[in-house]
Amino acid sequence: MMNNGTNTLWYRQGAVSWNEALPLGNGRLGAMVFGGAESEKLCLNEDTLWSGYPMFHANPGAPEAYRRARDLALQGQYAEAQAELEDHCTGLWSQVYLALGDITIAMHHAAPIERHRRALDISTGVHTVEYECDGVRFVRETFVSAVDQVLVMRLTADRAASLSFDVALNPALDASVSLGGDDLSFSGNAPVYEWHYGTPQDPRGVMVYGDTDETRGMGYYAGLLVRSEGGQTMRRGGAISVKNADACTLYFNARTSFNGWNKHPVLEGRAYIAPCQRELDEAAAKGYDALKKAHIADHKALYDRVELELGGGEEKYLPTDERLYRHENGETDPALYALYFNFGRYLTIAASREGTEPTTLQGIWNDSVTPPWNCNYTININTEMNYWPTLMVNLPECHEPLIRLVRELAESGERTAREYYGAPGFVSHHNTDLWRMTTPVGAHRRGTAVFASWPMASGWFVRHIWEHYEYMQDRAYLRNVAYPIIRKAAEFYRALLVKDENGDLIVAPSTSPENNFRLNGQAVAVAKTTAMTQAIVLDVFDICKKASDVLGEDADFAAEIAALIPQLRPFGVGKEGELLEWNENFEENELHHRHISHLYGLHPGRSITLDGTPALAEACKTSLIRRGDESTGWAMGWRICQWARLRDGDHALKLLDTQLRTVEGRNPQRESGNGAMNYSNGGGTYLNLFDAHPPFQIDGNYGACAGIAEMLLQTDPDGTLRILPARPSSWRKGFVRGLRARGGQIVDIEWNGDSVKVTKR
Ligand code: FUC
Repeated sequence: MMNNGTNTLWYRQGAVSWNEALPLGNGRLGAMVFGGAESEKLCLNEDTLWSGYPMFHANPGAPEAYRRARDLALQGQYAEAQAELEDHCTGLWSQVYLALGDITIAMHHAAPIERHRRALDISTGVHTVEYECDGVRFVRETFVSAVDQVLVMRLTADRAASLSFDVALNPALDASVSLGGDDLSFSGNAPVYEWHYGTPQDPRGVMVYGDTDETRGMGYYAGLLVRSEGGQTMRRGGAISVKNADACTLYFNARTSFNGWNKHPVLEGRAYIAPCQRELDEAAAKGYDALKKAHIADHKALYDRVELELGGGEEKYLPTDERLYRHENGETDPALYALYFNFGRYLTIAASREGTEPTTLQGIWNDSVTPPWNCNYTININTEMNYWPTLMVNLPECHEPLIRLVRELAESGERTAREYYGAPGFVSHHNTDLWRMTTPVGAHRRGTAVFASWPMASGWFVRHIWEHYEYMQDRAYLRNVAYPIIRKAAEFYRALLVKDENGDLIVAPSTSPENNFRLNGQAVAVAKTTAMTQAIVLDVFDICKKASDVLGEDADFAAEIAALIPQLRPFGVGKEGELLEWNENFEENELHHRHISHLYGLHPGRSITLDGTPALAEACKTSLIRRGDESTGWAMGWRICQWARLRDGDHALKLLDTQLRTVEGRNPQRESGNGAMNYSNGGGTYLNLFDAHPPFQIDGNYGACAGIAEMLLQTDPDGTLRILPARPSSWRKGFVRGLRARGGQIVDIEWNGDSVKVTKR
């Protein structure tokens, strides 16, 4: 495909680090391609390669401790309530999403390299490396096929017998490696990460390789076939050496024994070695051209649904790193926004396909066995953000992994509701993993309540489950999948409600992820209630009523739930006109905290709107201004969506510009770029367009992609379409095609100054 400035990431040099490599994936298999000329490296992942096995972190006595904490919070003894929760109602940490290994290729080139270029065409999902050496033009194409479930790389040269290289396949974990004449493989069992209560707060734990079937982790197998045309192929050390070939195709695949969130991966694991080999053999028999054709057709069927045109000139054909540097130096490149938006859609297609696991903090790409935050599902914002654009950019198939996650949490979270709260329904806290952990983390450590003591993820997920219906209008889904989950979440929160001093219903105790307030010179997390808790409970109850109305079923229960809504404690406004974050006007421990949890009602919730509740919308605006624009990657993504809901396109764009700053400080025109980034602010973008928290966290990519969609199209709670609600003043002319609105319509919008043309399909 031709580079049109919005569909290609390209560079004149290979990646020098993982954050410059380019991502490929089919939802299950992931690869980061470095694209060097003399050497190639592909970091590999399989989305079910996690540590551990099903486990439950019990805390006997937790329901009683929770009630003690509730009573303390109701009496205003917040620090004491927090200690009670941390001591008795926190469990161990999640398991870890693991690196699989890598493929390395050393080319045998004697002469200098010329005209080197590497590119990822996101409209086809094909990565290409091209260069010349000694008058020969070399091309290396790579893609990961969802149709055939393999990664394929083809190396060619335009002079016969010119291809000579060594290729190796290296595991990231302890594995046994095997080398044939023209194939390489490794296999092993994943470790388990172990923690103990009361040990220093190290969420990475200790990596333990079990020595019995009971204690061993996930079985995995990875295989690489080397099929060269012409020349010779032989073993050399741990590698396969190809000499004087005309062309060569590599086929890679990996499979694990994963057999479901509640099945032991060894004792109850599924066959993986033979199926993996079979897929490899079938792919090799099908051959490169047929695989590529099927892959591109499959990719385009999803990718081509949406198109965004914002104009731009010749600058859009520059290499992506140069475009990023020019942009942060203040030069215009509107097509860069379209590229970044399209990249968010690409990352959805590459990382979340029907039947695969939902996207982790890093999507499916992780080269570490001790990754940041265990590369898990952090569900107090991050996983949700990953799925904000999915329906808006009309990729409902890619939403399926999230729906399945929530279905499974609704099963596993029953036990946590019962054993931690003595409550019916289900609950999940701020982390989960492949094994659908729903217990809070924290391991009895002080200070962990600010993230751990938060039984609200199940409620937040209700919004996603419901939005799938809103966008798709599929009543069978609403009846069979969504409603039972919504009802169970509502049952849980109903059981937790208590009356505050005014007789209003609240969920006490509550936290506002992940900010503390100042109390007697200390940072405290636990309050009576918080704006976010109240907004989520309101959302769940409101959705429960709406869903029951649509179905015409379960009316008695829904009426009971609806009757609670007017009794819920309303949002408050603080001294400076901000939306009150906690039940009292506490001083924030960190005024510029990255989380804006209290603004949930404005976005992603729908209870605060400019037209419906203008005073509260104004309070949200004040809160946003007080919190500030500078933040981590995902936090800027969230702010873009918030400003779009406030219909301030210029402010949304300002945040997008901030998010597009590079973070590794190599902009030749700036002294240090953003230099060494600090944890709580100063996020941005790596040269491969990955979002930088920092470190890399994919949520910011998705958050900004959703933000751009929100700038162009929103649906009011009454169903009215709002066209270009937050169009920045500099986006004077353009079009967007194929966005999906709540209600299910597909909308095309074309604009030129004040003239706007809308087509609904
Ligand atoms: C939450 C956030 C952090 C980070 C982590 C994975 O704890 O507060 O910023 O995104 O999740």
